[in-house]
Amino acid sequence: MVISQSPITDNGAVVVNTSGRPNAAHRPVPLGAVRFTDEFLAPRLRINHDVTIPSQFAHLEDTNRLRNFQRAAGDVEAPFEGIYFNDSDVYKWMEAAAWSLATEPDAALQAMLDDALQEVKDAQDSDGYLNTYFTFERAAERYSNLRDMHELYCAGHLLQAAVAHHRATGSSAFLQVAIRLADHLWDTFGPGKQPGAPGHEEVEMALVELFRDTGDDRYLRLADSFLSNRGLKPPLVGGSPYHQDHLPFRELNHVTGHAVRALYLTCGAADVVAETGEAALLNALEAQWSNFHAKRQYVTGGAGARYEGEAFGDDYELPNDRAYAETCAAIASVMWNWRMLALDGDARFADDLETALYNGVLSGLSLDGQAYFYQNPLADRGHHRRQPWFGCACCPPNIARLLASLPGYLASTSEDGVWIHLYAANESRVSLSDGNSATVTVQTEYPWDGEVTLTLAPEQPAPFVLHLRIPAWCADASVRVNGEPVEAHPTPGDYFPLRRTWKTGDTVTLTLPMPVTLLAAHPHTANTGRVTLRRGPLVYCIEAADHPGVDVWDLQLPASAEWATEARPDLLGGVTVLKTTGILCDLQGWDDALYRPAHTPPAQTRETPLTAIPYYAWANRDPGPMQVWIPLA
Ligand code: FUB
Ligand code: ZN
Repeated sequence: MVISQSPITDNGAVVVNTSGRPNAAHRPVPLGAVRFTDEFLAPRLRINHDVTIPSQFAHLEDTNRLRNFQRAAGDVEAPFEGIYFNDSDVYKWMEAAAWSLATEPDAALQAMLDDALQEVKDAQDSDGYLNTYFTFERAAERYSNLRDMHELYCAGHLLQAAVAHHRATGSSAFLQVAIRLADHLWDTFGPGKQPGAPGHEEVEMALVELFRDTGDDRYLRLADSFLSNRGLKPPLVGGSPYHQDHLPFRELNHVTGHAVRALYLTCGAADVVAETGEAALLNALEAQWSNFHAKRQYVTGGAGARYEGEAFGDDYELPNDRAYAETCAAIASVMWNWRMLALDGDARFADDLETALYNGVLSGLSLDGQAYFYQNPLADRGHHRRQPWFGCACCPPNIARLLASLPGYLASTSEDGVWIHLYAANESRVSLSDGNSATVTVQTEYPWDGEVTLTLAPEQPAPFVLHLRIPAWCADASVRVNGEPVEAHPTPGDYFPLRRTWKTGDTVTLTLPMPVTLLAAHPHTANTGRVTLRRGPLVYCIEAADHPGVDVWDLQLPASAEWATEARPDLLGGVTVLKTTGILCDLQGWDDALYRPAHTPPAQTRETPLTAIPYYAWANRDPGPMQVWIPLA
């Protein structure tokens, strides 16, 4: 019942073929109209504009990613440096900078972005082509290897950055570069031209966004054709599951192959559905989402089990210490779930979005905002540490662009009212369908505490529906309006509609009790006999730093453990820890044995204090073992 676009726009979606769907019923609240109000917003949803974004710019300069553009423009004589898709890191950073400027004007950052834009513009060929790897000695190889060489992937990131820049700054300087490149793509791959599909998806969703920004439906048609050119016989891009090219997308009923590619592809498909309403595409998306949700997703929202091919494994193949769970893949999951949520307003997508965001994505960034995980394992012996940058640096600027755009994910509006998707302290100015606007102020310490107070201030008394998301993990939510309990009982995993004429000063208090929940995993995973801890949207883990003298891999949990929660503003940037008494197993007798008869009497055990921290915060102290799935005693 709702149709939307990416979260960060103030333009309505343009629906080409509504197929009976309502037109542009569901719109994200524009980024500039949402302001986080808690300086200490934990856990770290608020990007550190002063640290993360400028420090990444320094890496772009130091690694000559920006110099590659100067070279392509003929301004410096130097060899191309780095990986052939390094342009994409520059574009992702530019997208992050643009979204950041939308909420936090900053002259120094503006200057950095202006410089980068000038370099990008100067590097564009007169015919619109732009990729710094395929210049000079490699110009003849353009578009000759779409499967491997990421030209369309880089183009997609340019388009997304340009749309972000346009929406955030109002300037069309970058958009003009994008339009020239997209027109070049149309001239090359449009109807009757070279049949094409990208080996690494990304350009599909970018083209739909460009269509939304410009109204030029060639871009939407090109996105659809790239999507439809997968799984052809003979294949265009290798024909492998790795490339999602073994079957037509509309026949694919599971997520497979390279995880980031697979999930960027679903984003593109969801964007096309949002514009065309095509049922076959939507059915394929639903099937793939169900497979991902129920069989191929980590409890942290991480995606992609295998190092080999950075790929999804089979159903239930979800190893803990060898989890790949690339930060980019969790980001892609957030992006896909957002698009699915926008299609029909179904809260199950918001649940998965929130899980991936608070756990699988945030673990990718260090507490100081300058180091990153590429892989996000769920168990470790203390060797896996975040790095300041990578040779293949897809993850750092990806997390920057997601977090910089995050205010756009908090709420949206529809023809009947306002939808609150994520709970964080913020102030939003929302446009109502009658042309009036309202300010919604949210006060909360979520995710540490489930009390959320919303204060409304419409320009004038306004009848609309306030849709509050009730997370699936919350069995016992309750709502009060102006202090009076609302009788209806909110359903977990649904939106709770509050319909009335709102006036300035009205308050809504949502209470989301957050007990500690022990989760078990499907018996076909590697986690039989283990549990993990969840409180609110956060998945917890146990880490060496809280257990001096104890190897946390030797800890077990009594199923009947009593839990205490403790707010620790002094710890890990401010967290709530979970405490109980665990069981420490003595490994005596195992020293020289890898296997032994199962009936060997159990090792000695003793009770010991056990402290769990949010998973996203691990590996920010002295290295040591960590695990998410804890054996039951
Ligand atoms: O190939 C471009 C990016 O680099 C992918 O999305 C990541 O998985 C990494 O391989
Ligand atoms: Zn990555």
